Amino acid sequence: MCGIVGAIADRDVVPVLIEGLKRLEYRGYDSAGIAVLDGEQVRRVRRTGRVAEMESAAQSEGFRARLGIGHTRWATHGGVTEANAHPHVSFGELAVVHNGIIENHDEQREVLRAKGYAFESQTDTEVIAHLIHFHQSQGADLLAAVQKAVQELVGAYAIAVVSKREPGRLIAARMGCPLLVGLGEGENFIASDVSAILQATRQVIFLEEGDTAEITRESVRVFNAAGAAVERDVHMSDVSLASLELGPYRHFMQKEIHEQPRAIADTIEAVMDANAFNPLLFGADAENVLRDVEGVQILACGTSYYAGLTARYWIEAISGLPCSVEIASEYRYRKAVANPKHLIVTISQSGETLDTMEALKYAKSLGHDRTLSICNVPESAIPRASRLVYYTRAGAEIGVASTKAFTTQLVALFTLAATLAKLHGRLDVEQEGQYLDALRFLPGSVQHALNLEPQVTAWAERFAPKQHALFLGRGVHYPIALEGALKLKEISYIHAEAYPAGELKHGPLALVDAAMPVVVIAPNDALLEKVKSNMQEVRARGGELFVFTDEDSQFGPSEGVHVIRAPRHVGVLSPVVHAIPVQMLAYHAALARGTDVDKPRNLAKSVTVE
Ligand code: HGA
Repeated sequence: MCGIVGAIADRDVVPVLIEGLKRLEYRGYDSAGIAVLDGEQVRRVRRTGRVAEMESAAQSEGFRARLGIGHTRWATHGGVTEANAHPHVSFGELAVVHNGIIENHDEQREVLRAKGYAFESQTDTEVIAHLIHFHQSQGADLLAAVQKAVQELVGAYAIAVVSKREPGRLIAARMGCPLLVGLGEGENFIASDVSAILQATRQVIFLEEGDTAEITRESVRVFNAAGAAVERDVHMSDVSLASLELGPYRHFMQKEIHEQPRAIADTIEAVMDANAFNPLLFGADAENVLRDVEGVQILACGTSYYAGLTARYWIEAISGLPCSVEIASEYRYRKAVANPKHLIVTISQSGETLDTMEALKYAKSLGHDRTLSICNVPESAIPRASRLVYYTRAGAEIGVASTKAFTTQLVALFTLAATLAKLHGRLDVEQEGQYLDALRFLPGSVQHALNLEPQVTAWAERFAPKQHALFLGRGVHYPIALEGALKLKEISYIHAEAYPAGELKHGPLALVDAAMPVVVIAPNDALLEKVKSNMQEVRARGGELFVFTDEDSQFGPSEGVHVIRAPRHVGVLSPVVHAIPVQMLAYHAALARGTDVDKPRNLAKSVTVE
């Protein structure tokens, strides 16, 4: 979603801001802008559409400066217009960029209007600019004005502010949205995501909730929510620049689909090294936290929720512990009954998904203190707020539609299921060895599934003209059907629904006719015969079947039944392998329809607003 970058240096920072905003493009946005201090003036340029359009405008207007802030906006308050794009200014004196939502913006706007402030945009952000200006006009310096203003805001924010009254400093503040300071040599930076400033520095300070920071060329001072100066640790980021490059691929999604064997191998490396399901994989304290848990509650959104649904089958079957899975935005607003002996597992690729973070906070407020985060971004907010963490090592995921984050989440969750089983005396040595072998062979099986791409591409051509599609699966493959339908709708905009195959006759069968392609995930597991009966129900209504199965199922094509077979059934980890063809189907259907695969309309990568 929205992205922030800022720089103060003894060189022109405009290229740094533009490069940073380009690195944030993957998060999804609808407009972009920068504001710089040029002599006595705050100058800004904003454009709807791509950063490149804003860059051309900045170049033709000769933007150069040693201090500036930039923003990619994903609109929450006010339409996608240039007037609503950030930075927002107050009396041309100061400029603000903001990620998040100010909930009391209406009431603040009325107060500020009464004080003579006029509003040019429909955004919640503009109130921040005027509020800071008001406190400056009352005699506060920029830092104090920001500190006073944020006290009056209700909601979530990461902000960066520059003012022509104080051209030597950049002020930042955060509450509920991530923001970090990058430390350079005689120059400093801020960013909402480290990828935005990697070209300039790897040394970063993560601001904490309620922090404000004053950044000059030579110094960084951080203050906590009470206004006291505090020391925050300096971290060395190990995010790789190569993972942010497209390389020989046409889209990041395609690159990320093909990276899955490596991403899975990296994610299970520690398990393989230990050659055991060792609680230490989840943190030093894990044995204490996990040994006597009585159940598991998984909280997540979108694709991560489907990873959680898959994990429920594994956790209950392998460890014998009850497991429930809930959409984070539902959990956080209902009166839930807490059992502190249950383990709360949050799943978020970015580690900053707002609904998941808030669900975690809510769970803690109910007395849950056993918390585990499955996350792909080290040091991000959700793992930092959790007692235990398992980092998936998928590498930066740029495509908005998640692929390698999903399959690496699955292997992390499988590892959790096996570890819980071991701690609860439900995993003997022989079974542990079999599960370890299953994981060891998984990257190879995923590679075999990737080799099916030409066949899947041929199917995708047939999907491209369709308006609707139905996905079916049973048991542990039902969540893969859900994920397949989500992928297809996200990037090809074909309306797709997924059902447990046994539910077909309870409603969705009414939709089936010759125009409805029905994708079935049907590996050779204990439910195959049941799934075959469900397929008969579709054929009997003239529906066209597209079946993903494996060699062992002996299932062949017939009239109206197309079949793609993965090499062999991989047993308990079969859902990971079957995630691959549904990702490729969505990718190639989207290509055939000519959509913007990496940046599907209306969607953003890190969902940092409600
Ligand atoms: N509320 C602000 C910023 C939105 C945002 O952070 N999106 O991710 C606006 O609508 O401009």
